[in-house]
Amino acid sequence: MQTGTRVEEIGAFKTLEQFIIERQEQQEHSTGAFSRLIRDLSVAAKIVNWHMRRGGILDIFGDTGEINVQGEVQQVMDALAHKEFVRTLKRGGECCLIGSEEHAEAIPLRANGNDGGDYIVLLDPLDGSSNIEVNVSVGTIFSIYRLPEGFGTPTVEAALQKGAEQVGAGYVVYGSSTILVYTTGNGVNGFTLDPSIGEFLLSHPDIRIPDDGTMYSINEGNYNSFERGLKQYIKWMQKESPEEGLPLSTRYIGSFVADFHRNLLKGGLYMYPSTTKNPSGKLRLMYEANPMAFIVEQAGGAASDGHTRILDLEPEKLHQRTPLYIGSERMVDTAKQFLRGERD
Ligand code: P6P
Repeated sequence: MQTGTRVEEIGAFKTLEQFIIERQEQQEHSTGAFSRLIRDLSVAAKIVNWHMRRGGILDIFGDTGEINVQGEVQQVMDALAHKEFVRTLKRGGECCLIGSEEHAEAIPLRANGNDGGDYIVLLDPLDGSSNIEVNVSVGTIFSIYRLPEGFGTPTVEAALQKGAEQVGAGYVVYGSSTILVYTTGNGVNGFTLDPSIGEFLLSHPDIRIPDDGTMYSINEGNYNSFERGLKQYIKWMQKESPEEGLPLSTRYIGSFVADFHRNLLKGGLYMYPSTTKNPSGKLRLMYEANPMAFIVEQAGGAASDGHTRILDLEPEKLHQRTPLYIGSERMVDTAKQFLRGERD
């Protein structure tokens, strides 16, 4: 949206609701339930955004003094974001089970085998929340599955489906502007929140990630614990070799959603490999790696654990972690070549 856009020009933008209804009409036998679920998620995102933008004033910074299921100190905003998404999804009635980074167990939203929705939502309510106090962008990530046949009362087993089974995935980046990006398997679209009218407006239609990129994101503080192939890949990217377009630039915000969003628009690669502190990687498969892998593949990119396509990984636990290499396809492929020892 250009600066100085007047209200009537804002009217030229398609709202998220208009977009959802348009796409719903293109889907055969669509009951509208999925459309309402996406709308519910966007409402929760607006509420979280409203809290976020006044964090310092409302004194909602800092931690709750609790340790979450991940063994990490829970931030006040983590708990608040979790509560808002659960409340909104419960009220919306389209979701039957929630898996959240902020809650050890899956949360059933239907009392018995009949009422309640047919969708499962797995989410990281607020990723990177330790950055809020220093005004660095943070984000929400969500993944949507259908409830499989035969689960009257949904349990966590119903949620443990491969990423390739997702019917929807998205994220919200609360940055210099608040942008919701999502896919249902027909491309990737981004919507910028216009706070003056409280609507998400289609600002990034049909996002495609560049095949290659000039930026990589990794915490090089863990360099000594990286496997050999990764060390060689990083040294290759740092080579002084203009004819190969090297060196690349490193950009690491410490907030996955923010790094991912920049790489999605500009090209690049985010890596969180196995480290001494996080031998299985730090990012969670079900509500961070899988949804972002669905999005990046729909935009023409790739996502791997270094050897296997993320969306093909067989989940065993709701909060399991995975090494993650995600972004421009050519950069993911190069990383895999170095990890296989095919390049040095
Ligand atoms: P480190 C935030 O806690 C997060 O899950 C991602 O958003 C971020 O990229 C990563 O962890 C940062 O972890 O170990 O580099 O501080």
